[in-house]
Amino acid sequence: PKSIDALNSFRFERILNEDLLTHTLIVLGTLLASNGDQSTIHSGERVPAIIRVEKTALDAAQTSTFFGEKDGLVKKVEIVESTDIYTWLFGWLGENRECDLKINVICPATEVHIRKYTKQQQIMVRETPELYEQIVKPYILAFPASRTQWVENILTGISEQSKILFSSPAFLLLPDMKWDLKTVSSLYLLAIVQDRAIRSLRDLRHAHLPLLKDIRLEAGRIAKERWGMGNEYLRMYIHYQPSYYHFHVHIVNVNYEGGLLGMTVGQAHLLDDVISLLELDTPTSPGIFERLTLTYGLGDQHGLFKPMRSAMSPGTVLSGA
Ligand code: M7G
Repeated sequence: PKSIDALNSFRFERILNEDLLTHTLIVLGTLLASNGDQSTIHSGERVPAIIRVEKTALDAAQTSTFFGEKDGLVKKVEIVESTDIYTWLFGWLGENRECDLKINVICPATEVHIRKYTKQQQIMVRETPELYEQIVKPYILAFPASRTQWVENILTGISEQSKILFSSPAFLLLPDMKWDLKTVSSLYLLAIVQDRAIRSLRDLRHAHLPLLKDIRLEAGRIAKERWGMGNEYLRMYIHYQPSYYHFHVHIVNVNYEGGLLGMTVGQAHLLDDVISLLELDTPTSPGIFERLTLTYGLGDQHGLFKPMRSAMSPGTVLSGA
């Protein structure tokens, strides 16, 4: 089939696969054979056809024309949510069509945001408990409270209240800003704890086991009630390093995966594994996350990149020593 007329003879049978991350749909059906197709096939005969359709990549040269008073490509937007400096919306490239874009705006963006979203070269670093104390902990504590204002707004009832799925004195469950709130195959929720003292994975102790197990339980219960997705359909994980040092757990449809979502080895730690590790501790023993060396990739724009790289003298970095 070399023309739109030939493709228009397509009779749909079924969807073979879809990939939300690459915006691809693969369908099976039949096409009408035409003269010039294989000699064994008669013109006008229906033959099986697999068609893969992928939305083409956004053209970087065009981004400057997305928005503009006169000729902006985006013709209409509808707001999903707005909180602190973050706003997310749906966008349309014309009238009377399906939504084309999901738009996230950070305004005013800080230097840390600009660096986070800049393409980066990574190196692997080994964060020993000593390097954590010397470099990482002071780095975390130096963040201004404004960095997690959006979290405070949620926890104190200022924003996203209509979206909250579960609330207890210990934590809240709500949709992640990455989720469009309707596509179950890309389900993405967030559990945010009230305890401001837990800044990251490093601060987790045996005493937090009831909290972590509760998050696991309630996330599974809520997702099952609302979307028929019990625990076995959910991948729950914790980032180290996270972008925001207020403890939270990512809860994602197990079939929705990809590096872009922050599931890289080294960065994402399964909640189940974290619980299992903490269960090896006793209430009085030193915490396992105080003693572990954590290895992860760090981008060259990350605030920890330079201090971590220079702190690791040759021989201590992934040398196997
Ligand atoms: P992270 O592991 O600290 O960093 O996760 P990452 O962004 O590098 O993954 C923070 C999570 O919070 C991410 O999944 C964000 O999409 C999500 N998130 C960030 N903000 C600012 C908001 C927000 O304002 N509302 C909601 N619902 N989720 C957010």
